[in-house]
Amino acid sequence: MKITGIELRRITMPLIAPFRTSFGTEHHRDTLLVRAVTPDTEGWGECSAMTAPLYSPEYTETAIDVLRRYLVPALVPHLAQPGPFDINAVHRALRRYRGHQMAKSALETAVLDAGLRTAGQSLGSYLGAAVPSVPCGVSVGIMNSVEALLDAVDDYVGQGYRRIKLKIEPGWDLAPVRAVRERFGPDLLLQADANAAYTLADAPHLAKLDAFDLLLIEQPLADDDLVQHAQLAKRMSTPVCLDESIHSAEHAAAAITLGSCSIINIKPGRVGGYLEARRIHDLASAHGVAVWCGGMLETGIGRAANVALAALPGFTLPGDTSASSRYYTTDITAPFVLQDGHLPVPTGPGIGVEPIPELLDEVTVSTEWIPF
Ligand code: OSB
Ligand code: MG
Repeated sequence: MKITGIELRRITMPLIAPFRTSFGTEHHRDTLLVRAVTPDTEGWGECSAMTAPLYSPEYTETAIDVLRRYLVPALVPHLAQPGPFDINAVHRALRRYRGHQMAKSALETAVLDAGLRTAGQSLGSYLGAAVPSVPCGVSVGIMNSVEALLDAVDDYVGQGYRRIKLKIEPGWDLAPVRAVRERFGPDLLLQADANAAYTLADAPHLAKLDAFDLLLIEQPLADDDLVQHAQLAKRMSTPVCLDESIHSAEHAAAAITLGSCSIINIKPGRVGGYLEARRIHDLASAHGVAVWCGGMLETGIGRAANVALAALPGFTLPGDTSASSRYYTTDITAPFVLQDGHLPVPTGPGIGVEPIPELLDEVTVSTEWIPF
């Protein structure tokens, strides 16, 4: 496959409501889209890096810089001339550079989308999707009061979401979790996400969450605390799930061996793309470790690809793959609409969705064309 160039397109989209986590409050989603252009088609990838390095070391400007300076040029020898398309060669060319998983993921996905469109195959079928639609959960931010939280959860449950995830931090943990469990009863699938806000010294406090029958607690400790997570897991009955700690299949293997987690949140951006995400899924399945698909407040571009991944057989828990309306008044693709608590896996070639040009232009802040 011949690529004529790569476009980096920065967009900014207002969120329906501010999203507060233990690391900060987002009012807008500042996102980088990558477009891979061939003589016949184009492919899209969404970079999950955020504006500031609060969730992970990457941020939008580092993604733009490393793509322009290193990652896009690394693909020129493979894709400047027509020839058979080999996504694994693309993956290896990017792997040479350390870190920058989110930037790599966006570029690899754009090229993979273009390649699959050329071949007429959907991403779901390429990855091995086993179901036509996936059950969806929703991630609920930290609120100003427990009453406001209960109203928000009530609304999401009414919309049909199959699982609720509450963001927690010191000072906003036992009380909101207890209130939601009491109000919605034992059948609600409920979990909590601390985004690395605690230390092992908080183990006795975190163990009090065991009373609320949570599906899991996500990333209670720092991202490099694999050993401490293993110790914490022995001191609470709630299953420990890792998000920020897992950057590759090698990290996942280490975490499983150490007993740092019994569940993994797979975000393709965080691990460097959908090929690596599938490796982690395969590894986890072989070890009886459940996985689910995380989210980074994606637009329809990133959501389409995540929903395809979430349809793999090892994704046994509902993901943070919420409907477009959870995030944005107007998405840049045809909106993803919840149907009976599920989102459909796109069946068209590639990721199966495209940005709507007028809507994309409205939210575009800047574009840069890198010719091959
Ligand atoms: O920790 O899973 C997280 C959003 C941004 C950064 C980190 C996280 C999240 C979410 C939202 O929880 C998931 C989503 O609905 O996209
Ligand atoms: Mg998380």
